[in-house]
Amino acid sequence: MKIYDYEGFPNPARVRIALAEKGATEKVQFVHVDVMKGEHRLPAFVSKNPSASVPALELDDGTFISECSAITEYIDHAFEGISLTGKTAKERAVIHMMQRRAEQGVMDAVGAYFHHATPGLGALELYQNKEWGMKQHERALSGMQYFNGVLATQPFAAGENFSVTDITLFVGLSFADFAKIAIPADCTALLAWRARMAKRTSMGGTGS
Ligand SMILES: N[C@@H](CCC(=O)N[C@@H](CS)C(=O)NCC(=O)O)C(=O)O
Repeated sequence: MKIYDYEGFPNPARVRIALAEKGATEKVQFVHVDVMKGEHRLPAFVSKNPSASVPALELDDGTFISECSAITEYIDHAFEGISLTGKTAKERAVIHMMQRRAEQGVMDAVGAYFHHATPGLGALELYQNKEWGMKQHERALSGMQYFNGVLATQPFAAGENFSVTDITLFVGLSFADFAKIAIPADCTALLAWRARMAKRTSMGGTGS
């Protein structure tokens, strides 16, 4: 199977972390899509992924899957190891719900701020709406406050166990650093969780 991505970009990082958590990084082939040169907007790529974004997964039978959450769902079931999307009906539903909250409230909010209220990807930004971008900045901060409250009462973003929600939230905060949205200092539970997550080898830590 192939993963089309751009190493170092936030959404591709979500899939790379999921693969590392499953011990499956070496089992996929990475295909570099030169986003900065607009390769993801060429007909050859858009015909496979109409949202013209990375990452995307191509299975050996030619099936093309985009959206990090869908790709992670596939990875979670295709490989052995830690469960990222839950096992029981309740776990799966709660993780799905919290994953959407991390995506909408932090990851996508930071992304929209970056693309609309900062120079973003430069010449690749064809439409920008600064006012809307600033609103997303506000939304990202309230998403951080929400997860701070959650993490004050439980060890992981979706409950008692590590899950895809932790990946999305962790990358969302890294994206916030890049976009210069500071995590509020009073988000002590969120900051402590982040320091703990950063130790995971999948997230660049040493594992201890
Ligand atoms: N919701 C999508 C977001 C994908 C996305 O926005 N990827 C960015 C890279 S981090 C991209 O390809 N941007 C291209 C562009 O803005 O033209 C997902 O979960 O995969």
